[in-house]
Amino acid sequence: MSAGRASLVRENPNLVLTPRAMPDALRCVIGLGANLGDRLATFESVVRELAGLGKVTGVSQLYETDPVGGPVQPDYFNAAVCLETELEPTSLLVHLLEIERNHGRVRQLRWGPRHLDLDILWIEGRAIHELGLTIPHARLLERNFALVPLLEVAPDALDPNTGLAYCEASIAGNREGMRLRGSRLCPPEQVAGRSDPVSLWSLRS
Ligand code: A4P
Ligand code: MG
Repeated sequence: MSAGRASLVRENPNLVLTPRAMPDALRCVIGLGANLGDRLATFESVVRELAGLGKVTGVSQLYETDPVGGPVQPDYFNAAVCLETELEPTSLLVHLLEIERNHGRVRQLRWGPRHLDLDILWIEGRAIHELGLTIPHARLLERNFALVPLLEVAPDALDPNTGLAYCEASIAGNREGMRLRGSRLCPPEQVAGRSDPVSLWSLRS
């Protein structure tokens, strides 16, 4: 068990943590965003594709969110997936960029509309500041549409730079601009290895 998880368990004896599925793997949270195309179909396909990179251990609820920054653009769907993977962070990013490309992502405008955005929001115990890769994601603590789903799949997540428990962050309970659009239907273990469409969320109007 990592130092962060061990101290969290010590300080919160009633907290139940899911056992790590792959003890040598990195526990990562990937943020999903899309505001073009069939957003639900894209997300359901992406979760299956992520299951090909390791073990999907958690999928958040599905949120529709007001766009933040950039030009006038449609509302987003946002969600988060917890993935245990043996890939190193830079290789993980390369795979995510490929998945984005396969879903029609074209980069034209910063914070512009997109068929799919996959961000590595957090990796347990890792702080990375490299050209082209910053972990935790540089704006994680400014964006409730990223932090709220992250906490659903990794409620014990700590900031590797400061030791702050993200659940204590000021925006952790702030759902302004976020509407719950889908409750999760399918447990993550049913996603792995499935190539057929699988309904992960039941949509609410
Ligand atoms: N990069 C660096 N660190 C990372 C990381 N941790 N994960 C680099 C993924 N990529 C990372 O990203 C540009 C480059 O960032 C990548 O090539 C990679 O090398 P991008 O996806 O092309 O650009 P972006 O998404 O427009 O920029 P960025 O900075 O990721 O933007 P954000 O902060 O993700 O904002 N409003 C709502 N409601 N919902 C959204 O999902 N998303 C954005 C994008 C704006 N407004 C939004 C949403
Ligand atoms: Mg991005």
